Amino acid sequence: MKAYLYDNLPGDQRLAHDSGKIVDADALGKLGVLYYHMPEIDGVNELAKERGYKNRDEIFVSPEKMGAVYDEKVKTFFHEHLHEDEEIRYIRDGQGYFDVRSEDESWIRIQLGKDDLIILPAGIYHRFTTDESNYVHAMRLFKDEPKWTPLNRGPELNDNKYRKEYVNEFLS
Ligand code: KMT
Ligand code: NI
Repeated sequence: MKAYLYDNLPGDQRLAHDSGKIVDADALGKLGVLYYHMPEIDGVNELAKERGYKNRDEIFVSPEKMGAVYDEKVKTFFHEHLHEDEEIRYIRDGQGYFDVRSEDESWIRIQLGKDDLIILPAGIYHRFTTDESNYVHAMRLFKDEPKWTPLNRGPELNDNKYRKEYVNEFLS
């Protein structure tokens, strides 16, 4: 894992866009973003149990596995959005970037690779992209039914219960 401020320069979303300004795990924690290095599945199982996660699946984001819809999928993942539940992703292979909004609305880019696990709290604005390798294999954990409906950013979400709870807990 490496996190840094996104440079906001034009160019493909899959490029590093590294401004050179590092963001540490402490600063991520203040936004409610938790990071774990999990070389053993036992650690993931324990965390899942603690947080009440019963189910999981695996996703391969790559042109080989997704075919023609790959480009479209990667664009969708990169639209700024939130979810009404936590998003837990455990990278099994390959790598990718999660971008999360900081308190001052900058993008923080979090580079994840094999054995990295991230928890994004409900209500945080974020987006995801593969990198130049165009390959990530990730495990997605969920409590009951997957609640991953992305709600794209817009003024109507200022009144969303989960957004308001997030703002109250982490941005006020
Ligand atoms: C999401 O919700 O943005 C995703 O699940 C991204 C793909 S998982 C690496
Ligand atoms: Ni998401």
